[in-house]
Amino acid sequence: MTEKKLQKGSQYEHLDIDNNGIITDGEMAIAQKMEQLQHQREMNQNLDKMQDQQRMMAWVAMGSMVLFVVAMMTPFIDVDRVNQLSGFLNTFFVSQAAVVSVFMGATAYSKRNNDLSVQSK
Ligand SMILES: [Ca+2]
Repeated sequence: MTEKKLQKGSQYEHLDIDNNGIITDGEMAIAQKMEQLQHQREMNQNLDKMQDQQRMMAWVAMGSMVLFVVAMMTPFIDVDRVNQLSGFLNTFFVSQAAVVSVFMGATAYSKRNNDLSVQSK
């Protein structure tokens, strides 16, 4: 069986880590492992960004509830308007509270799952 060669300027030349002109099975395995780790790192970064985003949304939801309550207690907003908007305000508070509680529930759930998966190893 003839020895295989890479074409000139091949995109796989960098796989020859020790630069001896031979790409061994080991070097290919290392390259594959590096690729997997890189992919894993990117997935973790995306997950991290998503969690930051969700945390921010929960804070905004909680902050807006507090802000609305405080705003309604000030003399700038008259009681008539609050009465007129009571339907909207009910829905608003329930949905904002739902965002916060789902965030907390999901955080606790995923934390519990992570703890269990660590224990089982
Ligand atoms: Ca080599």
